Amino acid sequence: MIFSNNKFYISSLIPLKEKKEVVFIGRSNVGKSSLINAICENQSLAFVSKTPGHTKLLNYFNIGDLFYLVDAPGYGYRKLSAEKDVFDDIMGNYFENNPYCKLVVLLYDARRELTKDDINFINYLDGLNLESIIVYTKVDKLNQSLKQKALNNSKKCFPNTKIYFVSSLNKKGINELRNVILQKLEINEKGL
Ligand SMILES: Nc1nc2c(ncn2[C@@H]2O[C@H](COP(=O)(O)OP(=O)(O)OP(=O)(O)O)[C@@H](O)[C@H]2O)c(=O)[nH]1
Ligand SMILES: [Mg+2]
Repeated sequence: MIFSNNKFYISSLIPLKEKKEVVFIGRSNVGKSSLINAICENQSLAFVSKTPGHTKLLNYFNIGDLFYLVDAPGYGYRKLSAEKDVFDDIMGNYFENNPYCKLVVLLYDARRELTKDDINFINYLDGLNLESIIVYTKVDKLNQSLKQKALNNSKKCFPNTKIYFVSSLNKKGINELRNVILQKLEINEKGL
Protein backbone atom coordinates (compact mmCIF):
# COMPACT_ATOMS: atom_id res chain seq x y z
CA MET A 1 0.00 0.00 0.00
CA ILE A 2 1.35 3.40 -1.03
CA PHE A 3 0.41 5.04 2.28
CA SER A 4 2.49 2.53 4.30
CA ASN A 5 5.60 4.29 3.09
CA ASN A 6 5.18 7.36 5.28
CA LYS A 7 7.40 9.67 7.25
CA PHE A 8 7.21 13.05 8.88
CA TYR A 9 8.97 15.57 6.68
CA ILE A 10 8.79 19.11 8.08
CA SER A 11 6.73 21.60 10.09
CA SER A 12 6.43 24.88 8.27
CA LEU A 13 4.71 28.23 8.47
CA ILE A 14 4.71 28.58 4.72
CA PRO A 15 3.63 26.10 2.02
CA LEU A 16 6.51 24.07 0.56
CA LYS A 17 5.29 23.97 -3.03
CA GLU A 18 7.55 20.98 -3.83
CA LYS A 19 5.25 18.03 -4.51
CA LYS A 20 1.55 17.48 -5.02
CA GLU A 21 -0.27 17.63 -1.71
CA VAL A 22 -3.56 17.01 0.04
CA VAL A 23 -4.45 19.24 2.98
CA PHE A 24 -6.66 18.30 5.96
CA ILE A 25 -8.66 21.18 7.39
CA GLY A 26 -11.19 21.45 10.17
CA ARG A 27 -11.96 22.76 13.60
CA SER A 28 -9.59 21.95 16.39
CA ASN A 29 -10.18 18.47 17.83
CA VAL A 30 -12.22 17.27 14.83
CA GLY A 31 -9.71 14.45 14.25
CA LYS A 32 -7.37 15.66 11.47
CA SER A 33 -4.18 14.16 12.89
CA SER A 34 -5.97 10.92 13.81
CA LEU A 35 -7.29 10.62 10.26
CA ILE A 36 -3.83 11.03 8.72
CA ASN A 37 -2.57 8.30 11.08
CA ALA A 38 -5.43 5.99 10.12
CA ILE A 39 -4.87 6.53 6.39
CA CYS A 40 -1.17 5.76 6.84
CA GLU A 41 -1.69 2.94 9.38
CA ASN A 42 0.85 4.64 11.64
CA GLN A 43 -0.41 5.74 15.04
CA SER A 44 2.74 7.69 15.86
CA LEU A 45 2.94 9.72 12.64
CA ALA A 46 0.87 12.84 13.45
CA PHE A 47 0.44 14.02 17.03
CA VAL A 48 -3.04 13.33 18.43
CA SER A 49 -4.17 15.33 21.44
CA LYS A 50 -7.18 15.67 23.68
CA THR A 51 -6.30 19.36 24.09
CA PRO A 52 -7.63 21.45 21.18
CA GLY A 53 -5.32 23.72 19.25
CA HIS A 54 -2.34 21.41 19.30
CA THR A 55 -1.26 21.68 15.65
CA LYS A 56 0.01 25.20 15.09
CA LEU A 57 2.03 24.79 11.89
CA LEU A 58 1.62 23.01 8.57
CA ASN A 59 2.93 19.50 9.22
CA TYR A 60 4.06 17.73 6.07
CA PHE A 61 4.10 13.94 5.79
CA ASN A 62 5.94 12.41 2.87
CA ILE A 63 4.13 9.49 1.26
CA GLY A 64 6.38 7.27 -0.82
CA ASP A 65 8.28 10.29 -2.11
CA LEU A 66 5.26 10.84 -4.34
CA PHE A 67 3.20 13.43 -2.51
CA TYR A 68 2.56 15.06 0.85
CA LEU A 69 -0.33 14.85 3.28
CA VAL A 70 -0.55 18.16 5.14
CA ASP A 71 -1.93 18.42 8.67
CA ALA A 72 -3.13 22.02 9.06
CA PRO A 73 -3.74 24.02 12.23
CA GLY A 74 -7.33 23.73 13.44
CA TYR A 75 -9.54 26.76 13.08
CA GLY A 76 -11.94 28.23 15.60
CA TYR A 77 -9.53 27.95 18.48
CA ARG A 78 -7.74 30.87 20.07
CA LYS A 79 -5.56 30.27 23.10
CA LEU A 80 -5.71 33.85 24.35
CA SER A 81 -8.17 36.41 23.12
CA ALA A 82 -5.24 38.71 22.39
CA GLU A 83 -3.50 36.10 20.24
CA LYS A 84 -4.06 36.42 16.52
CA ASP A 85 -5.80 33.51 14.87
CA VAL A 86 -2.96 31.25 13.67
CA PHE A 87 -5.30 29.69 11.17
CA ASP A 88 -6.12 32.89 9.28
CA ASP A 89 -2.46 33.82 8.86
CA ILE A 90 -1.05 30.44 7.93
CA MET A 91 -3.90 29.22 5.78
CA GLY A 92 -4.39 32.52 3.98
CA ASN A 93 -0.78 32.24 2.91
CA TYR A 94 -1.14 28.52 2.14
CA PHE A 95 -4.02 28.89 -0.30
CA GLU A 96 -2.60 31.85 -2.14
CA ASN A 97 -1.25 30.65 -5.49
CA ASN A 98 -0.67 27.07 -4.47
CA PRO A 99 -1.06 24.84 -7.52
CA TYR A 100 0.49 21.94 -5.57
CA CYS A 101 -2.64 21.59 -3.46
CA LYS A 102 -4.70 19.02 -5.37
CA LEU A 103 -7.36 18.34 -2.76
CA VAL A 104 -8.78 20.03 0.34
CA VAL A 105 -10.25 17.53 2.79
CA LEU A 106 -12.77 19.39 4.96
CA LEU A 107 -13.40 17.58 8.21
CA TYR A 108 -16.54 17.94 10.31
CA ASP A 109 -17.78 16.29 13.45
CA ALA A 110 -21.27 15.11 12.51
CA ARG A 111 -22.48 15.54 16.09
CA ARG A 112 -21.99 19.31 15.92
CA GLU A 113 -23.94 21.96 14.07
CA LEU A 114 -21.99 24.01 11.51
CA THR A 115 -20.56 27.12 13.19
CA LYS A 116 -19.88 30.63 11.93
CA ASP A 117 -16.23 29.63 11.48
CA ASP A 118 -17.27 26.69 9.29
CA ILE A 119 -19.48 28.84 7.09
CA ASN A 120 -16.83 31.57 6.83
CA PHE A 121 -14.26 29.06 5.75
CA ILE A 122 -16.53 27.38 3.20
CA ASN A 123 -17.32 30.77 1.69
CA TYR A 124 -13.63 31.58 1.55
CA LEU A 125 -12.83 28.26 -0.18
CA ASP A 126 -15.65 28.75 -2.66
CA GLY A 127 -13.82 31.67 -4.17
CA LEU A 128 -10.56 29.75 -4.63
CA ASN A 129 -11.53 27.18 -7.20
CA LEU A 130 -9.90 24.22 -5.43
CA GLU A 131 -11.05 20.59 -5.40
CA SER A 132 -12.56 19.72 -2.04
CA ILE A 133 -14.42 16.88 -0.33
CA ILE A 134 -16.28 16.76 2.96
CA VAL A 135 -15.40 14.11 5.49
CA TYR A 136 -17.46 13.54 8.61
CA THR A 137 -15.24 12.15 11.37
CA LYS A 138 -15.85 10.00 14.48
CA VAL A 139 -18.66 8.11 12.76
CA ASP A 140 -18.23 5.39 15.43
CA LYS A 141 -20.03 7.81 17.76
CA LEU A 142 -23.00 8.30 15.42
CA ASN A 143 -26.30 6.50 15.35
CA GLN A 144 -28.21 6.19 12.09
CA SER A 145 -30.44 9.23 12.70
CA LEU A 146 -27.49 11.54 13.50
CA LYS A 147 -25.76 10.30 10.36
CA GLN A 148 -28.84 10.99 8.26
CA LYS A 149 -29.24 14.47 9.80
CA ALA A 150 -25.61 15.32 9.00
CA LEU A 151 -26.04 14.07 5.45
CA ASN A 152 -29.21 16.13 4.90
CA ASN A 153 -27.63 19.28 6.35
CA SER A 154 -24.49 18.99 4.35
CA LYS A 155 -26.32 18.27 1.10
CA LYS A 156 -28.22 21.49 1.68
CA CYS A 157 -25.09 23.51 2.52
CA PHE A 158 -22.73 21.98 -0.06
CA PRO A 159 -24.83 20.55 -2.89
CA ASN A 160 -21.86 20.05 -5.21
CA THR A 161 -19.34 18.50 -2.83
CA LYS A 162 -18.86 14.76 -2.27
CA ILE A 163 -19.43 13.61 1.31
CA TYR A 164 -17.72 10.76 3.14
CA PHE A 165 -18.08 9.28 6.63
CA VAL A 166 -15.04 7.88 8.43
CA SER A 167 -13.87 6.62 11.79
CA SER A 168 -10.20 6.61 12.66
CA LEU A 169 -11.11 4.39 15.60
CA ASN A 170 -12.81 1.49 13.79
CA LYS A 171 -11.34 2.39 10.36
CA LYS A 172 -14.71 2.67 8.65
CA GLY A 173 -14.44 4.55 5.33
CA ILE A 174 -10.65 4.83 5.51
CA ASN A 175 -9.88 2.70 2.49
CA GLU A 176 -12.43 4.52 0.36
CA LEU A 177 -10.77 7.80 1.34
CA ARG A 178 -7.33 6.47 0.37
CA ASN A 179 -8.71 5.68 -3.09
CA VAL A 180 -10.27 9.13 -3.45
CA ILE A 181 -6.96 10.79 -2.51
CA LEU A 182 -4.96 8.73 -5.02
CA GLN A 183 -7.52 9.42 -7.70
CA LYS A 184 -7.37 13.19 -7.14
CA LEU A 185 -3.57 13.07 -7.21
CA GLU A 186 -3.73 11.00 -10.39
CA ILE A 187 -1.56 8.29 -8.84
CA ASN A 188 -2.38 4.59 -9.22
CA GLU A 189 -1.87 1.78 -6.67
CA LYS A 190 1.60 1.12 -8.10
CA GLY A 191 2.59 4.71 -7.46
CA LEU A 192 2.66 5.63 -11.13
N1 LIG B 1 -14.22 8.09 18.87
C1 LIG B 1 -13.34 8.65 18.05
N2 LIG B 1 -12.47 9.57 18.52
C2 LIG B 1 -11.60 10.16 17.65
C3 LIG B 1 -11.60 9.83 16.26
N3 LIG B 1 -10.67 10.60 15.65
C4 LIG B 1 -10.10 11.34 16.62
N4 LIG B 1 -10.64 11.09 17.83
C5 LIG B 1 -10.26 11.72 19.12
O1 LIG B 1 -10.48 13.14 19.03
C6 LIG B 1 -9.45 13.86 19.72
C7 LIG B 1 -8.78 14.87 18.78
O2 LIG B 1 -8.12 14.16 17.74
P1 LIG B 1 -6.95 14.84 16.87
O3 LIG B 1 -6.68 13.90 15.74
O4 LIG B 1 -5.80 15.24 17.72
O5 LIG B 1 -7.71 16.15 16.35
P2 LIG B 1 -7.12 17.39 15.48
O6 LIG B 1 -8.20 17.80 14.55
O7 LIG B 1 -5.81 16.98 14.87
O8 LIG B 1 -6.92 18.50 16.60
P3 LIG B 1 -5.93 19.81 16.57
O9 LIG B 1 -4.55 19.35 16.17
O10 LIG B 1 -6.00 20.33 17.96
O11 LIG B 1 -6.51 20.78 15.60
C8 LIG B 1 -8.48 12.80 20.27
O12 LIG B 1 -8.82 12.55 21.63
C9 LIG B 1 -8.77 11.59 19.39
O13 LIG B 1 -8.49 10.36 20.04
C10 LIG B 1 -12.56 8.85 15.79
O14 LIG B 1 -12.67 8.50 14.61
N5 LIG B 1 -13.39 8.31 16.73
MG1 LIG C 1 -3.89 17.82 15.07
